[in-house]
Amino acid sequence: MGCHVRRGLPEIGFISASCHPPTAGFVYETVRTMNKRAKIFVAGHRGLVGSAIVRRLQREGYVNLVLPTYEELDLREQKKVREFFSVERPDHVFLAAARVGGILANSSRPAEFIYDNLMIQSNVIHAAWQSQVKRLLFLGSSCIYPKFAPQPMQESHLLTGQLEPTNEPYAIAKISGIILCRSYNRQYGTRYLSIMPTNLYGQNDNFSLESSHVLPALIRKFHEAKVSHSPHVTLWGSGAPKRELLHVDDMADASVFLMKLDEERFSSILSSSCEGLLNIGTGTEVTIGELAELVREIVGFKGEMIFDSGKPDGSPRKLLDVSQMKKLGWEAGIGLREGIDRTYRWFLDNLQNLRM
Ligand code: GFB
Repeated sequence: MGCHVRRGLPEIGFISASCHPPTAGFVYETVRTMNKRAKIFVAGHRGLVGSAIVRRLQREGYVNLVLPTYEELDLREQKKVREFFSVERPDHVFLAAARVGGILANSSRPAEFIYDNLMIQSNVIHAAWQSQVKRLLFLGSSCIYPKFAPQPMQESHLLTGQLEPTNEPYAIAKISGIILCRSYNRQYGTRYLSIMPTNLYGQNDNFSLESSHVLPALIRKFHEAKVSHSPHVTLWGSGAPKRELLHVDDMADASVFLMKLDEERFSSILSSSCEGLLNIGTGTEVTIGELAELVREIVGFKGEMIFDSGKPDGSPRKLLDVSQMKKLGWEAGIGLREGIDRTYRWFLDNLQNLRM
């Protein structure tokens, strides 16, 4: 059976701008588990995570995906978002749309990182409540935890210390999103989870040398150095910081797993001490130096690596405690070598159409 993907918005002229939110204490429909005909809105479906979630849903036979493009629906526009929800009335929302980027983009464009994310998530979360969405997953990032949080970082470490300065505006926006979800759950009885992935990578990543995260930057730098026979590659910082990396297909797997959870287990996450907040990761970490060595080997670059100490290191470590997800029965399945290998092959197959 084909998948009927709806991409556009219907004629705006038919949309009633008035939307009456359910009153406090409104009891949502009892069947909230996602079924194959449920109407599903994947916000950010062209991005790294959103596109992986769409691939995953399509593979599993979900046939009613609503996927407006950025040109059709700018999620920073409150009125447009409200109209979209009042017309489409999705059952389930994966909120994967965000302004994202690596360490340099975060430090050089702080206003965009806080403003865009605050607007997108506030508009979507509020409109989801107004149109009685059954379940929503809000995607954040492990940078919400304090710079010097005990390692591995547990959900309970939220708001217990100073943030890493290079991404504070982004982290503050994402923390606000978590508190928004919790507040709507508490006051209105909504069913919103906040899921915090560690550093993600994979197919459809951003390979820009200025704004990308470390892994796509390493793949591109080593590949270009190999084909141009360059004697060395320059990497940023000291190489000493540690990072945990999760393949985006594992992230999509975790997201769909959570959205499909039976009511009892879904409710147990909302009522637990972490109040709907969950870490998603592998539970293992490598230094940037080790990561670079692995990418160099997979790409087949024989030259030297130079670390530019003029560039920031960022957080020294940010390893997630993933025991809550393990208790629910989910674990990452794609090892780092296999994930990088797949990503490099995808990079080679898509050289002409890369985001960079
Ligand atoms: O992935 P990344 O940009 O972001 O950098 P963060 C991770 C580490 O890799 C830093 C080093 O220590 C970088 O200095 N690195 C080495 C490089 N060479 C490179 C390179 O060529 N490019 C890049 N980009 N890094 C981001 C946050 O932090 O992580 C976001 O800014 C978000 O808010 C995201 O949380 C997941 O891991 O430091």
